[in-house]
Amino acid sequence: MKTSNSLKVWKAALGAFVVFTTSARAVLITFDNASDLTDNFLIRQFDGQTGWTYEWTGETGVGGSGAVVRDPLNNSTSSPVMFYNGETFNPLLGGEPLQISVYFQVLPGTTTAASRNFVGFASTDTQNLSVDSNKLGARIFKNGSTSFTLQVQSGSGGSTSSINLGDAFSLVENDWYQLVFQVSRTGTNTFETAASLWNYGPDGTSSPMLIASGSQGFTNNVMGADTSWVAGVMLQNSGGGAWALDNFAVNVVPEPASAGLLTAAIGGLLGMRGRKPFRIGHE
Ligand SMILES: [Ca+2]
Repeated sequence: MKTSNSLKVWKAALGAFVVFTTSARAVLITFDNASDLTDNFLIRQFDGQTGWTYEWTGETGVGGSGAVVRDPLNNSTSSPVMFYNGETFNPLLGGEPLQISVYFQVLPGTTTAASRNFVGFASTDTQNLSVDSNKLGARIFKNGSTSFTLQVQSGSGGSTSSINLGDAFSLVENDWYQLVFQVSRTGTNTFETAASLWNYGPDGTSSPMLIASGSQGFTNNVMGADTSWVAGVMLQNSGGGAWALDNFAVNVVPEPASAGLLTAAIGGLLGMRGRKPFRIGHE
């Protein structure tokens, strides 16, 4: 009988561990309703910045579902950032990658005007995706009159590194693109990043076509020291045209607090057997 109970305990502990290691939650904001913007995002203007902001519209979106647009009549290059306010994030050493993505629509005129569009993470202390960049993320960067590159970015202490991934490309007006960024922690202050850009056609529902992709390692002491990153997205346009965005998504890696709770739970189960609890290692 004792053996049977022990087996049950171990099965329960194993079950809890499997759930913990595979049940990363997912954030997906579809902007199908106006409240998707107002309920889930803080729109943060930079110091000294005035002018445009982000607005919800039912006039566009992936499959015509509704989206967020910037003011197409304001040519300011100073772009506010949309920060997701539902929770913060932190990739654990040895854990699965943390992934963030968003869809962008290229509107008429934008292919000769857009400068950069970014998705990624910023330290909670700075919450700044544009200046003194304490961030990790990916962007579409205009590097010519009609030429763009996919970049990953990391900054620390006021310096920013922008690394091109793959060859330059052009954007197709009215098409939807998905920008994807992944980051894994490889040490206290070191990270492996990857990014990809996919074309989904004018309705946003076509089979995805890979435009560019690549990976890059970074050292970032500010992001390394911060265990509660904020997720953000930014549209920027140096004049004319407009960008829309849709389907903001983050795949969540469990945070240390969750791991601690699970350790306690398994410890309790093992305690029933009179054994010393063990720890699930993480740093
Ligand atoms: Ca939508």
